Amino acid sequence: MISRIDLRGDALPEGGALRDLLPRAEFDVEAALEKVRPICEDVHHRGTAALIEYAQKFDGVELAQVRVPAEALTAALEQLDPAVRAALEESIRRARIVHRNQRRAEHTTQVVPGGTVTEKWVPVERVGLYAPGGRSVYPSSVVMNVVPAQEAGVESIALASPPQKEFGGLPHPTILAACALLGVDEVYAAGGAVAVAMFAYGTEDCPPVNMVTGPGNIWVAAAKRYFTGRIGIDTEAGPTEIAVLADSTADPVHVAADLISQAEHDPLAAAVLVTDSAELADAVEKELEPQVAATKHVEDRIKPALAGKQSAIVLVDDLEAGLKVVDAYGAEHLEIQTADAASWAARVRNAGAIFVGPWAPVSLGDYCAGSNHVLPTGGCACHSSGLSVQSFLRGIHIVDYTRDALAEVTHHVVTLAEAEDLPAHGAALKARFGWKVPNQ
Ligand code: HSO
Ligand code: ZN
Repeated sequence: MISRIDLRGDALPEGGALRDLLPRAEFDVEAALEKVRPICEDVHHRGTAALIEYAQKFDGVELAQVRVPAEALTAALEQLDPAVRAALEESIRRARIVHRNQRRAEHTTQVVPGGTVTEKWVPVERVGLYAPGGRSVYPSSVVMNVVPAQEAGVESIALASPPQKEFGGLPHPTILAACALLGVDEVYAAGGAVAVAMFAYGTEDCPPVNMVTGPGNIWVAAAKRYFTGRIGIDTEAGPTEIAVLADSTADPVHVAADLISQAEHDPLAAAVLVTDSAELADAVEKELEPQVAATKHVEDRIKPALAGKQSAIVLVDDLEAGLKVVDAYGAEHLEIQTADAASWAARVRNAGAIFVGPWAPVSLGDYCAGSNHVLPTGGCACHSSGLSVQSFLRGIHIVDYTRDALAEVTHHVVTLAEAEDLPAHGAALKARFGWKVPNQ
């Protein structure tokens, strides 16, 4: 059901070469971009009329309006299963505790007497959050997007999710209920690239946003790439990934369950076990069979995900080599199921989030750890972080110098400006001192 990559014996290659040996899903955003471009431009030119037409074409829904009425949000919350409501409330409560702690204080540095640089943190004014529909209706992702934006102080938050035929063209009721719980009242029934274009360009109903975040399929990723530069985005979300670094102390039942848990998302989801124990590898492989047989979504997602070229059991000589492998891979989620797990976790450099020891499965982080589950995929963990308060803040430097402090450094500025053949830069300072370099 899952292939093996044996990296034992020979010395491991470094960095990029090692990364090339590791499995990864093919996710061709560039190809999708070609299809997405005309849709985005159509939304640009025709606004709401285009949104209504695409809802009919892609979602099979006749939309009377794209904006979800307030009563629909209230009704969804009223009809929400009380147990789901309680669980979402706990998820929100824990996420708030963690994200509130990420807020940044304004900070002033005195560079020289009379010369200061203050860094102030300003929230993005207006953001558009995307919550997928179809196969992935995740109210938990609404929580993971909205909470950091709110804790960052974003004043205007809009959310879009695809219209659903079975709910009369509204987004899924649990998505609406999650919005109502979080106090988000600007919600649109729009899906995929169409929703991202609505946010980026704005329409008659929806003012344009400064930033779009949230998970989505390849069309959402392609639309985010299309608008990069015009608006801010979080990372382009690809199929979900779990890597587990485990030794012989790991429980194969837990490891198999955790690999399956993320394989459940998507036939392109990746499940990678990295271990120095051939016994554990065998035991996990054996354990996958009954656990897969006992669950849901087997044929359409879990089996193709585990059997796909993006998933594997990777055998290494020891945990030092295992650490190199997981660092080269840069998983969205990394579990450490080894003796002394916390010390190994402390040494990991590349992962979207790290789950330490036997009692911190990825599913906990998906819902109720307090951590964020919108995380970099496809190796982007090597350069990017998951969604956080920081994602919605801009650090602005405020430069404040007195006359004396400027005078003291003018000769250096003039010298550097001349070295770069930009004499007008230097002149801007000299103009303040009778066209001379002071103190010379
Ligand atoms: N594991 C997914 C998030 C999710 N899981 C939502 C359940 N619902 C990507 O991090
Ligand atoms: Zn998940």
